Amino acid sequence: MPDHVYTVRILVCILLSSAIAMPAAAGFTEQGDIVFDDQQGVYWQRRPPDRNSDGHIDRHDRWTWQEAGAYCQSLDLGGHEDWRLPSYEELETLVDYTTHSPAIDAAFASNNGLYWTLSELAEDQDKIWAVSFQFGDDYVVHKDSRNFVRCIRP
Ligand SMILES: [Ca+2]
Repeated sequence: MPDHVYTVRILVCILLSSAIAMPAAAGFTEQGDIVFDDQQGVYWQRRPPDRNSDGHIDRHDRWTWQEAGAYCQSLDLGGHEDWRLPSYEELETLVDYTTHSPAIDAAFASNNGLYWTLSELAEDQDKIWAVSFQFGDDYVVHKDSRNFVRCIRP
């Protein structure tokens, strides 16, 4: 076999195997009130809860950290009851820096607010990491401040 044919065959093999090994693009699938992240294998609440049931999501629908954690624990959504607050690392996976206001995939219904995580600041356990979905910035906020929540499972 001529050398150049052999080289082309090897190149084709490399291209094919790299195509197979490439990770799938981030995929969020909307399933009613839930969004499935097929890369992380987790489910998210699609929209922040309308706490006062007035049909609008605004500052009246924010929670303290304790309240937000209790809300997720008691949430019964999509036939599942194992909802919880996300860790900082988990919530960060939702940030889409290619867009803003909100900086999140269009599968979600979101505002620009600050969202709670489970993650306490190592030096001060009254402070919690939160993520703003306006531009995807991180903030450290007091547990007693009021912010939005989006629960995750499992
Ligand atoms: Ca409301």
